Amino acid sequence: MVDKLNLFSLENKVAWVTGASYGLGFAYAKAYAEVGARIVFNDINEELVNRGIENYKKEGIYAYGAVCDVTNEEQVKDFVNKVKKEVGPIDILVNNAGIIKRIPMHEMEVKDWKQVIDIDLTGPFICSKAVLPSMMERGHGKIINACSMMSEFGRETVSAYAAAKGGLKMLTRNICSEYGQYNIQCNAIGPGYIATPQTAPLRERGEDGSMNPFDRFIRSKTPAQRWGRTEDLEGLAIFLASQASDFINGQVIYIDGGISAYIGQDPGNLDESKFISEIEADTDIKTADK
Ligand code: NAP
Ligand code: GCO
Repeated sequence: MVDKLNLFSLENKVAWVTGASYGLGFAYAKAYAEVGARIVFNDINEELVNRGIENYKKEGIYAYGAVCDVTNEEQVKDFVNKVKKEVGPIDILVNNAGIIKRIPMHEMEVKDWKQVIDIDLTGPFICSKAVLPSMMERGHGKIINACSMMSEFGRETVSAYAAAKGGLKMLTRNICSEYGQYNIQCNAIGPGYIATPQTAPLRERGEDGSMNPFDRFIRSKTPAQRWGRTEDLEGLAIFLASQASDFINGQVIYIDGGISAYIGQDPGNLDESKFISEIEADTDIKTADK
């Protein structure tokens, strides 16, 4: 009998996760290593890369890491060439690196807008462009983009991020349209609100110890009444990188605990005492990983 679990194996695949020293990128890479992939990552500076290498080592994973800014095409090309020589050609790319700037749009400077668009949208274009020729030549490849609730919804202060993540959804569909004929699949993970350093300010308590109103809001919008954990995303990340998803292309799969299916409840009805220990744990994530 064929072992169907082999469909999810990444044995001998080279997986490049951008911006993966910590946070969601680290969680994706760790999950890939656990199902057999060789891990390659970049980050924006030496300190983060070294910390990343240490983080992987602690998990018993050898990861090839180097400094590379996803917005710099020359650095990206050099990185991909070095990886090809030292580890092998890239089979899986996860365009994870991303930033957010929470600034009301009427106060946002053009330079801040451009930086978000550059990292969150142009970065995935540059990195995908760098790996596509070799994937086409070898007749397979997986590209996974980091979309967001903001690929579908807006909210105050995140105009550039929403524009970038909405654009990334369409880049996902276009890579699927243009390169599906080479057996390359490009899909996206659309995480809901996940407890990582990027979202830590949204959970910070008030000076009097009170719950952050945004934390209360997100819990009232999520049927499970909790933030996502990095582990919640591992299964989908493996699925989209593996043979099991070979006929899934151009899709954004939302993994949001049901936010996008639910109108939400009155935040005033939540029982705050239930959440106290969870909030403390989230605070640990913030200080330990950043
Ligand atoms: P994170 O904790 O901020 O990690 C992102 C990583 O990317 C950091 O290591 C960051 O370095 C790096 N980076 C920033 N600019 C870069 C550049 N130009 N070149 C290379 N690396 C760069 O973010 P996260 O929460 O893990 O999120 C990862 C991805 O998922 C992002 O694209 C994010 O938008 C998306 N996402 C997150 C959530 C969530 O709830 N957390 C939900 C939906 C989507 P620095 O530390 O120097 O910034
Ligand atoms: C915000 C958040 C979000 C999340 C995520 C939601 O300020 O609203 O940071 O944008 O990080 O992308 O899916």
